[in-house]
Amino acid sequence: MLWIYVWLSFGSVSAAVLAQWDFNATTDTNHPATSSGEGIATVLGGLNVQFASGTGSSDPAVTDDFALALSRFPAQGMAARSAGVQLAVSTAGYNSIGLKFDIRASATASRKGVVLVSGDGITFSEAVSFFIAADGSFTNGITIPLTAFAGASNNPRFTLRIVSDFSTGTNYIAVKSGSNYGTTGTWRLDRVTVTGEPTTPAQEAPRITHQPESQSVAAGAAVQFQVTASGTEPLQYQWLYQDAELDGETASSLVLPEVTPDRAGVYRVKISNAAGFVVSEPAVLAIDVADVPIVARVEVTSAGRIRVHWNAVPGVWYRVERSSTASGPFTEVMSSAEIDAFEEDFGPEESTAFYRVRTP
Ligand SMILES: [Ca+2]
Repeated sequence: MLWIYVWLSFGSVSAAVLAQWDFNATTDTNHPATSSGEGIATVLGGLNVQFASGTGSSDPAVTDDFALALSRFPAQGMAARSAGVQLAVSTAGYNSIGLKFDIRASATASRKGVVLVSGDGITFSEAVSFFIAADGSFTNGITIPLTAFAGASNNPRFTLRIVSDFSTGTNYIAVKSGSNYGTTGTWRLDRVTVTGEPTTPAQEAPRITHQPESQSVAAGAAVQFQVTASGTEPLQYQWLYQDAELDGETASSLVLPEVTPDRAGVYRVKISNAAGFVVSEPAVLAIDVADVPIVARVEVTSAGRIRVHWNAVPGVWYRVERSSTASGPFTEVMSSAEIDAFEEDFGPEESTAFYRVRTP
């Protein structure tokens, strides 16, 4: 039987084993090796170390189940909190650190122990005391949460000690009532485990730090919209045109080479991550067709027809007008979109003709 001053429930399905010692396959009496995870165990206080039977502990091993048996504790009245085992376990990336162990004591061993914790491996403070109330059998799964100790979490130098302590004044008291404390008393430890829960980084939803800007360009120009955002990576971008997603436009910039008038309108970008999403302010693209000078030429085709052609911008409506004099009046002879040429017969009665090409 064993009980401790502070008994808090500790148990989380997400707790991970950071380091565990089952003492079954290690023969190192100074620094028993871990059976899983990473950690350095050090026997303190010049104790005698043996690997004795772990039968009765929570270790599931059915053969070769050993436990760390410690004896030659300090003499009565000497060196409290100096003898036991020290465990240095990096808790980097973990919080909600906990300690769990099985213990068995002989009749003349100290009934009181204490768990000391340190954030630097040098200065230790008491986390919890425990009392072993009966001798000769294991008490399993002693669970001690260390969440109250700030230095336990996310600390590569976290260190703890399980050591014997005076029960009253400067006296050790034996486990078994009526027995005298003696240095031949033993503590046996098994399945000593340090656990933790992975630290979950705070998730920050996307936030736009620079909005895409409205632009007015001439038809045929290249346009680039750019957005800058912060938030937990990875950030996903999706550009929208008139609130419809643009296929494949998933970068932080949107490039439109040689814009045509039909690309004018409202552009936005939606930015998403695991924590949420944000949609940008609208960026309006205005395309000024008048900014594209019309360069028209007139020629006579091999068939004797008049051909007028020009540098048409796709999507723009053009009108072709004709007059017999340079000053007009002009008559419309063609009005059409997406055409860059006009052709007609040149009648013999017309000795001169003037053509002009215009946008509406
Ligand atoms: Ca064992």
